Amino acid sequence: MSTEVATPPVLQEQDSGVLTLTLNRPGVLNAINDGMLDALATALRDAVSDDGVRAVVITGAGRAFCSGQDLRSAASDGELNVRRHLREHYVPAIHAIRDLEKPVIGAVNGVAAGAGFSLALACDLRVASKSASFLQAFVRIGLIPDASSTYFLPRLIGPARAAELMMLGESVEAKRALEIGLVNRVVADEALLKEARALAARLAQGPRSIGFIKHALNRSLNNDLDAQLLVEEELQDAATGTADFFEGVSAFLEKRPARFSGR
Ligand code: T3D
Repeated sequence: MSTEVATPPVLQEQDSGVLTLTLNRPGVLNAINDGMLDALATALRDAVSDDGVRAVVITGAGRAFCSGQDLRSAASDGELNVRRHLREHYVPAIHAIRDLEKPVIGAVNGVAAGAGFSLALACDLRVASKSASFLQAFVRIGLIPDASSTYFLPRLIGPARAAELMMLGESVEAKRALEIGLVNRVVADEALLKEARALAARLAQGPRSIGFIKHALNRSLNNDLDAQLLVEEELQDAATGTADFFEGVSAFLEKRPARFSGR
């Protein structure tokens, strides 16, 4: 009988309200398989009801963030039903990132290619290391961008730049990614995880309304002004009912720093 223990495709670590999820197939630059997507979605769904988690960092093990769909496993899967595959594995993972009412930071530690780029795009904020790069690799193998790239990328950097990256399939270095608004910050390679976690820890100490802000931004992507004004009404109504709003106003009046509980 084999005693071999399977390596988890996603590592989990929790500290000071921050859950770090590490994509963990470094031998193939963290290429995505179904086990990785399902583990990612499960960890994020578990975080919904875990009061100990108030922010999430997603990063990659080794020298890459994520090289996209594992092309070896895709190639060996003779009867791949790509529609079903996207719907059953990619869509739940993307939704798990977007639906979690807690901030998710992509700590992009190396190349983010194909659906790996998409995963980074689905995060709320992106911190990249100096040596990180972003590659819409899909066109290089005759595919279209998927896993939410065609949704988030034009909204983030504009349709013309998105078309260029998607159609030419050229690599974007971290410095350029910062210039075009693809990432929020670029930091030294060795400081990446520390900086991303520090940012996450700061958010983790913030009020419950950070989750509502995420929800409002999700909805603003498709709404017209009037619809979004209604969303603001609804969420502000919810925010004024939180203990953190009470604490925020009390702290202001008492001239002391607020101590938010996330409730
Ligand atoms: O099935 C569906 O649902 C369809 C969905 C598709 C979504 C997609 O993501 S399609 C796009 C898939 N990704 C790619 O096309 C990127 C493929 N990788 C690369 O182009 C390059 O590896 C990189 C530019 C990312 C990095 O290049 P480099 O030179 O730094 O590293 P490398 O030598 O190419 O890769 C190192 C190893 O990782 C190598 O294995 P080896 O030779 O040492 O045994 C390489 O084969 C492996 N690897 C890298 N990416 C993948 C991969 N193995 C499987 N799948 C990969 N995506």
